[in-house]
Amino acid sequence: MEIYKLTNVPDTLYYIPNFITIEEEEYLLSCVNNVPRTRWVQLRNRRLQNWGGQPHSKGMIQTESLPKWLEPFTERILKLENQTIFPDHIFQFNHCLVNEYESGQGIMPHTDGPVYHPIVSTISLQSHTVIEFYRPIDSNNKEDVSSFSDRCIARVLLEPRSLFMVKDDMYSYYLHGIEERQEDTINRERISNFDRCNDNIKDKDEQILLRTTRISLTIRCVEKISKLPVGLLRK
Ligand SMILES: O=C(O)CCC(=O)C(=O)O
Repeated sequence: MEIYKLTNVPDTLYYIPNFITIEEEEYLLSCVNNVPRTRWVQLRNRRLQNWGGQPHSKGMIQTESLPKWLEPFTERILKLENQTIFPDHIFQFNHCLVNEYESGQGIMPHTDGPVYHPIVSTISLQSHTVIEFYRPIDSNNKEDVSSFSDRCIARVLLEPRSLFMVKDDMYSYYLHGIEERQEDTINRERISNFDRCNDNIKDKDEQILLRTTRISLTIRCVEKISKLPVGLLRK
């Protein structure tokens, strides 16, 4: 895993390009898109599917196991990282958020909070995006009125089929978000993982990438779970 660790940002981000193949990407897209319409929740700036249960501040009521189609990928992530990141055998993924962003959509800066085990793994499908990390506002300093763009400390290009992992301070202390943009300027100064990307990125000093529809699978573990009595489980 050390070879995938970004060394020019606070701890810890891992970026793995081509984590899945084009065929696997097509398979995952077909699984995500072939669910009943009621599975999607429409928000103002994206839509989402929630798998595993609904996390809340005290944990999660587990309503279902993760879908079978996700298993080969969660196993691959676990195998990758039983080396260093995960406290191995006790660790099981039990939650997956599928986000779909149209071009021009994004997600407000936030932290994922204590409800999850503090490691997030995200597989990107179809379109790239750029995820940004921000230092939080200094609450002891009333003069700190800086904007998010002033506080941006890292920008990571998430290519389609990549795996991105976030832990430590980048999980707990810094906020992350995706700006609502239709295009991204890509160059070595702006993009923290520029040298870790595919050749079509690295080979050009600068380019503008147009966003299309992106689907992300954010795979996590909610540590405190309760199970619904069998009679109340969704059929
Ligand atoms: O779509 C992504 O890559 C980020 C999703 C995210 O930040 C979240 O679900 O909390």
